[in-house]
Amino acid sequence: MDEFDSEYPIFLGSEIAQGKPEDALFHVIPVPYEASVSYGGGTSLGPSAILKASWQLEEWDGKSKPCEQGIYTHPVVDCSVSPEQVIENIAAATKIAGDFAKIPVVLGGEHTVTYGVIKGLLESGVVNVNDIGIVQIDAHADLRDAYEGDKLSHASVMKRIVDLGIPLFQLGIRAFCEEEVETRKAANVHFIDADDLVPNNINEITLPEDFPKNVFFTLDIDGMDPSVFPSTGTPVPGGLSWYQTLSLFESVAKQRNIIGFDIMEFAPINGFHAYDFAASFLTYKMMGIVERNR
Ligand SMILES: [Mn+2]
Repeated sequence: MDEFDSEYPIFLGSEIAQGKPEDALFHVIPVPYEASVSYGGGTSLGPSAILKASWQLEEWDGKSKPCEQGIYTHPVVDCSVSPEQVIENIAAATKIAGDFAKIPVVLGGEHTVTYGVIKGLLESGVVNVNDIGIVQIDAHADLRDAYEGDKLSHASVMKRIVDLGIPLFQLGIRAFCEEEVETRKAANVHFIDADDLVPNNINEITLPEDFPKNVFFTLDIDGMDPSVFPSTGTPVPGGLSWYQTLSLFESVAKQRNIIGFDIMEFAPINGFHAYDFAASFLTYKMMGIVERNR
């Protein structure tokens, strides 16, 4: 068991021992990457805060004990190198989970990280571009071809992914530009935006019949309402509630094979540990949903 005073203690290390990568269903991968952040900073501190707060979790998530499936916490991914090399490092870490047919649970870090994760899953051979789809909860579409000239910006991550030919379903978007609307049309992106999803209290979605059977779920914490998570760099009002988020995730898990998920853009606020715990609890609740719907 890791020492709690480590910056990156193992997930739920207060209750369980470090899993073996080949046995543990969940591979928690901390990625404190923060390079292209455009407004408030601090997301590089997210993974450490989530891991530390996980020591306050109960094994029982309310319905089962997801930790009994085993949790392996990967060593922190080195983000002190060039953006291109960071993507490679993330891909290498995620590939280990894919190679063992385990579930990567990636803790960001800015949303760019998701591109490396998808790259790693594709390199592992657990999926190919024809049988993976992405479901995204986010306030922003992240479909700009580049942001301030940067193709590896957090605001361009979903464009990088649809450019690979991967189908995308977006939920909760409420801050985007005309270029992104055009990209949605051109790439046949599915969506239910926040102004429909939230006032109409939509808690379940039905994926299109031709949507791939394997789904990677990416959760940008700013997709949720700032009343739940003000702890993010680019908060936007009108987001999803706690229960709506979990319910939408579960509706996807019931219909498709979840091959991994991530929680991105969490930026802890010094002194407000409630948000650290919430992000950690959310991570563990999502593990439970994956476990119970396999
Ligand atoms: Mn995003």
